[in-house]
Amino acid sequence: MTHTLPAVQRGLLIDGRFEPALDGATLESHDPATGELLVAVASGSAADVDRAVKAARRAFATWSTASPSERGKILWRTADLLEEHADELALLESLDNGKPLTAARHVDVPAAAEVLRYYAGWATKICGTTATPSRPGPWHAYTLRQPVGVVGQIIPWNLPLVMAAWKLGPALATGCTVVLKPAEQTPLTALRLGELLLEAGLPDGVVNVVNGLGHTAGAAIAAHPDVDKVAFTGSTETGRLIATAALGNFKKVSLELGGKSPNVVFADADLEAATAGAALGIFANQGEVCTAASRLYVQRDAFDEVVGGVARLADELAIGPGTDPATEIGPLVSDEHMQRVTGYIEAGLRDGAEALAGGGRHGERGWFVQPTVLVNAPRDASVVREEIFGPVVVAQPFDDIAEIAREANDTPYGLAAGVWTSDLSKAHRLASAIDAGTVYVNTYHATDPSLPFGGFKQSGWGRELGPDALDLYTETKSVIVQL
Ligand code: TXE
Repeated sequence: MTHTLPAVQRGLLIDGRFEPALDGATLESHDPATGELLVAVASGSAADVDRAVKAARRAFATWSTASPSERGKILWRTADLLEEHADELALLESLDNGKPLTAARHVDVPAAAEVLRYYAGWATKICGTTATPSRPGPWHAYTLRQPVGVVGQIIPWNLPLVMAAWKLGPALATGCTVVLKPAEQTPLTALRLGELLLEAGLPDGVVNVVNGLGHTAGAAIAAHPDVDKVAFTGSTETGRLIATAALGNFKKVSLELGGKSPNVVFADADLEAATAGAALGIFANQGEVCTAASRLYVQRDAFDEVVGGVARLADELAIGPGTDPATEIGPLVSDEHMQRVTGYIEAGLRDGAEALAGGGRHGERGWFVQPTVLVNAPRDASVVREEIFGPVVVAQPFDDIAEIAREANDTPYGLAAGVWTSDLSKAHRLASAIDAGTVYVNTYHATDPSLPFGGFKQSGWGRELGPDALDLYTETKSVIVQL
């Protein structure tokens, strides 16, 4: 069954209007299942970013002083509109990114709507505190929480709509205005979301969507002297460039970066559930997830059963175009990314690893990679050390809890971890010992808008979601009044 691309705006959204880039440049979105061109959309330059920042600055004066209840209502209405247009948004996402349509429809779109609703509720609950001064005297002091200002938000291609919602929800609830730059591989759902925000009543200029390349539009946002804060999700390497560029005017910076997350299965776990959880942990969204459970550690006695089971599940996954309802694992986002992932697999095999499942590209058309399970990889192999961001898991046996805590933390990253055991005490001991922003116990990939999300070490700065994200978008002001 062929699917036609739903109608979508192709311009840059600046100050409430969709317009071509000043220099007329465009970038192309391709269908990852075929490599064919889907559509070309405007590609912004530094001059377009500047126009967008000026629009956001003008809009800040009114949006930051709008009633919080009005801000909440607009976020809530946008969530309703996402649900009303769920089929269309899911199709756009699936065609643009490659992910299975069923996942886009039943995971991505509802998750984006839920996050906007969560922050719609927060809009009316942002408050400071009243201090009890420690010095004697007739004075009264309190704090205000005020929006940080114009925010640049740079997002990746793996969960384009969800990442836009994670970023926009807290920014809009707190009264910030935004220049959003989607990833160049996946420009489409952010354009549709921009239209829906306007339909929900968002004033012009509050959210500007500037598609464009990272080293031009993205870099211009990170360096812009009138952007007060930059929020980024993407690679650790690009995060470093953004943090450096942000120093120019000391922008506030929040970063959600890479991961190489350990998933630890003890022999006393429900091994069937752990096996399914280990497969989901790495193969969900083709492994293109920052929290992907890419290092699987299984206690020696259970190793063959669990890892053999994960390999069987990998072999059984239906690989195909995202738009086929039978598809469980779609293509990777781009040719370049497929090459990167298969390059890692080849390097792993050269380093001595053995593939129990998969081991390379799937087919010759489209950017598919086989779900791959590697064993016997040397500890210093790149497949063990580096983020692959594809459907590739490296499994290793372990013997005891002290050893596994050390091993789990032997990485520059600290985004997520999984622990599978029926022993509560072991679960809590390990949850405390592993350096990771999120630890899943007897589950994996469970997120909720109410729970802070982010990383230890080189996985980033700050926490998104939950009340913590409000801190990223507000300044605290102390007001001291002599009575
Ligand atoms: O990421 P980039 P890429 C990891 C994953 C993947 C690797 C490379 O390992 O294989 O990164 O992917 C914008 N200034 N993750 O190259 O470059 C870019 O346009 C400002 C993990 O696609 O980080 C896009 O909007 N912005 C990850 C965004 O940054 C710049 C998600 C992400 O692209 C820029 C994606 C610059 N100089 C990739 N250069 C996660 N943690 O979820 C690029 N960008």
